[in-house]
Amino acid sequence: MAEPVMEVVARPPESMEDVPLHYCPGCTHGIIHRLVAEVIDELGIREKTIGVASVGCSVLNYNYFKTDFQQAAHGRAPAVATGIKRVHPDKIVFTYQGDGDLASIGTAEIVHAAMRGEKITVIFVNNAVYGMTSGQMAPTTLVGQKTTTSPRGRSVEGQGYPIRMSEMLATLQTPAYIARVAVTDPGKVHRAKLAIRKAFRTQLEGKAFSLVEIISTCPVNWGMTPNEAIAWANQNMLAYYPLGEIKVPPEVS
Ligand SMILES: Cc1ncc(C[n+]2csc(CCOP(=O)(O)OP(=O)(O)O)c2C)c(N)n1
Ligand code: SF4
Repeated sequence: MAEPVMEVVARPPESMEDVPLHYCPGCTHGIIHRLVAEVIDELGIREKTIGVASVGCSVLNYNYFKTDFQQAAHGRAPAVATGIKRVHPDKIVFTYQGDGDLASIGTAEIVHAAMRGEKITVIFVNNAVYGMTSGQMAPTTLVGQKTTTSPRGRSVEGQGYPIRMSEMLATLQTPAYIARVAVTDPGKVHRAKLAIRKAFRTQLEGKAFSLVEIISTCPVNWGMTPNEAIAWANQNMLAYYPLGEIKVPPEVS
C-alpha cells in the first residue's frame, strides 16, 4: 500500500529558523516574530537587515531570525541601532523591544533616537507588564491592573497614568511613521503586518524613524488562559491604547 502523502501547509518564513520558540503557551511574541520575518522576506532585505535584541522575554530572538543580530543592554537598543545604522547606512536596522525595556529602562534612548530622526525601525511589544522577570508593573500597566508589584491594582495616586508611548513620540517633529496595532485576532494580525511593512518601507525609502507598537498578551503573568488574555487585551488594552496610524508621511502608502 502506498504511503500517505503529507502535504506541507505551513512553514516558517525564510527569514526565521525552523526551531521551537521558548515562549509560554499563548504568548504573542511568536506571532510578531513571524510577521517581522514575513515582511523581511517579502521586501527581499534579509541579507542587509540587522536586528537589535533587547532584554526581556524576547532576548533570545537572535536565535530565531536568520538576519544578523546584535544584543543590546536593557533599554539601549535604539542607541545601539543608531550606531549600527550610522556606520552602515545601506543596511536595514530594527530593534525589537518590550514595554519595560522601551518605556521604562530605555525611555531616554527611545525619545532621543526618535527626535534625532534616526533611520531605524522599532518593533515595540506592549504587553503591559515586565514579562521576563515575573510580571512586575510597567509604565504601560493599566489603572487597576494587578501585577506582582501592584497587588491591589495600579492606582493613579500611587503610580500615575500609563504612558501612551506612541502618542508621546508622535508629538516629536522628526519621526516619520508611528502606528499602534494588535495581534489579538486574525484581522488585527493582518493589519499589524501591513503596519510593520510600512515601517520597514519607510526606512527603505530613506525616511526618518519608524515605530510600530504592538498590543500583546502575557497570559502567564496576567494569570489567565491564552483565550482569557486575548479577550482581556481586546476589552481593556484597546480601550486605553487605541489602534491606528498615529503619524504617517504622506508619500508612504
Ligand atoms: C538595567 C536593567 N534593569 C533591570 C533588568 C532586569 N530585567 C530583565 S528583563 C526585565 C523585564 C523586561 O520586560 P519587557 O521589556 O516588558 O519585556 P517582556 O519580557 O515583557 O517581553 C527586567 C526588569 C536588567 N536586566 N537590566
Ligand atoms: S512571560 Fe509573558 S511575555 Fe514572556 S514568554 Fe511568557 S507569556 Fe510571553
